[in-house]
Amino acid sequence: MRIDIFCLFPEMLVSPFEQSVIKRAKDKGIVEVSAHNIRDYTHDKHHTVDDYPYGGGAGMVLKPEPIFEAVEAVKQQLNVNNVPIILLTPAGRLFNQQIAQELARHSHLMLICGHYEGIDERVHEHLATDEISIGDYVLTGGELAAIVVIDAVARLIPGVLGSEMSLTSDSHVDGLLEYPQYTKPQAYRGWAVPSILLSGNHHEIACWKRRQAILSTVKRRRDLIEKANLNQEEKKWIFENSLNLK
Ligand code: 6GU
Repeated sequence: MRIDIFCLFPEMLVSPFEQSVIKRAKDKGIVEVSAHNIRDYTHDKHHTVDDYPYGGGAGMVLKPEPIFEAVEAVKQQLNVNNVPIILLTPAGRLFNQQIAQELARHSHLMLICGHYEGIDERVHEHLATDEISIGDYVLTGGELAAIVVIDAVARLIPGVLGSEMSLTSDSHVDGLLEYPQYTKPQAYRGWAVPSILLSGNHHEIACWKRRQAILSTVKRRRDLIEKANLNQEEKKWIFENSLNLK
């Protein structure tokens, strides 16, 4: 997958992709990340990227021309036409695991990061094909959001993680949180690992993990249960135990 990022502070995007899993994916040639400075696509002496809002109001607004020209230049250079162009904005659809999976299916993505108070509406209307927010809070700019989105998407691309198995048990994959995990020592400060995990009974262990994932979700994030992938038996189990699960 190739990812082009258009932003005002490309240096913010260097270090996160030079470590750990994403760095290895880049080294293997599975992921390619390229950051472009919107300011390089201005034509005036002062390299102006923003201006006062029409109609008045607080703060500055990013001008449309450098953003359109940056995206168009890179599209032309790469000779591509139908790349998703995602605007990172607190007004976008709320990012989640399902959206990450959807984005991971593409071979090329373009991300536009806003900054300051806002972006000229014509970028929303006539350039972006999608708008994503990473949560209901306001960041100073979209660069951090881009890092979050790229990290969540890249780890889903085949070959990026060592074992694809670990993806199937991730939190949020079937709408549930992950079950509790343990490693050595078997007893730590008197706290023992659940004995079922040492039993060697794979079927019983799988059932325990599933029940624990449901239990954890009911206790911590009841809001997720509605949309989770549960069978009738599991729904009945939650209903029957709902008083004990609080
Ligand atoms: Cl994508 N950008 C900004 N500036 N703030 C945000 C956001 C994005 N998502 C949540 N807050």
